Amino acid sequence: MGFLIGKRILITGVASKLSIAYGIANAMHKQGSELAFTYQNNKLKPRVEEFAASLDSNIVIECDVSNDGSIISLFSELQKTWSKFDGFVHAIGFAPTDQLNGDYIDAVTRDGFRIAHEVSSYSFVAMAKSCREMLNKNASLLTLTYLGAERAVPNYNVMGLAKASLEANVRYMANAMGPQGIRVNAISAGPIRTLAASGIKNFRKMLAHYDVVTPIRRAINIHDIGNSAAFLCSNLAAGITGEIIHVDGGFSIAVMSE
Ligand code: NAD
Ligand code: 0WE
Repeated sequence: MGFLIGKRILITGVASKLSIAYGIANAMHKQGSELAFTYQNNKLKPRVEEFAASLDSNIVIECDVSNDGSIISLFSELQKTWSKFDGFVHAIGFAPTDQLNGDYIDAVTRDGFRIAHEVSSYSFVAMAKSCREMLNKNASLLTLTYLGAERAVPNYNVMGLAKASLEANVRYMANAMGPQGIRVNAISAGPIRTLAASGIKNFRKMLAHYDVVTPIRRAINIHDIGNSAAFLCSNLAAGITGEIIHVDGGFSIAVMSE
C-alpha cells in the first residue's frame, strides 16, 4: 500500500532525468500519488511530457516563475483538471552564471542579487499565494535548499543568501498556512550532479570530499531525496512543519573524517 494514495501533487523543476524533481516524482509515483508537472519553457516541454507520461500523468503546464502572469495561468490551467490538490514541490533555483564563480564581493551585483532572490525564494511563496484556495486540508508544500544557506560555501555566493531567504520563507509560510491545515518544509540536499550543478567549479572535488567526510560514506542521490520528499508530503509527516530536513548523509553534522 502506497502512503501517498489519494494525493494529488504538482511537481516543478524537472529538466532532465538527473533532476532532483525527477527523483521526487518517481518516489511519489511509487507511493501511489497522482502527479502533475510544470516546465519552464518550450525547450523543456517535450521532455517533461515524456516523463509525465511514464509516470501516468498527462497534466503538463508551462510555468516560468520569474513571471507573475505565468504563475497565475498555471493554476487557472490546473484548475480545469484538479479543482483541489494536495501540495506542490518547488525544485527551482537560479542565479545568473556570473554570480556563482569567484570572490563573493567581486561577483555580486544588484541584478544578480535580485534575480537569485526572486527566482529561488520569492517564487515559492508566490506559488502558494496563487493556489492557496485550491489546496486541500493536510496539503504539504516542499522546497529544496542547500547548506550554503547556513555556511559560506566557496562559489555558491549570492545563492547562499537566496537559500537563507527561502528557509525563512518556509518558516513564515508554515506559520501562516498551519491554521488552514497546510504544512511547509524544505529538504537541504547534499551535492548532486544535476544540470544546475554542471559547470560548477570544483564540483568533482566537492563530491570526492563528501564521500570521505560524510558519516554514511557516500554521496547522496535523487532516490534518497525522493523518498524523504514522499514522506514529507504524506500524512506520515503530519507533525512536521516549518522544518529544514538535512538529507545529506550527515555531512553537515560532521567536521572531519579519521
Ligand atoms: P536542475 O537543473 O535539474 O533543476 C533546476 C530547475 O529549475 C530546472 O528544471 C529549471 O527549469 C528550473 N528553473 C530555473 N529557473 C526557473 C524559472 N524562472 N521558472 C521555472 N523554473 C525554473 O537542478 P537540481 O539540482 O535538480 O535543482 C533543483 C533544486 O534543488 C534547486 O532549488 C537547487 O538549488 C536545489 N538543490 C540542488 C542541489 C544539487 O547539488 N544539485 C543541492 C541542494 C539543493
Ligand atoms: O543550488 C544549487 C545550484 C543552483 C544554480 C545553478 C546554476 C548553474 C547555471 C543556480 N543558478 C545557476 N545558474 C546557471 O547559470 N546547488 C545546490 C548546486 C550547487 O551549486 C554550487 C554548489 C552546489 C552544491 C555552486 C558553487 C558551489 C557549490
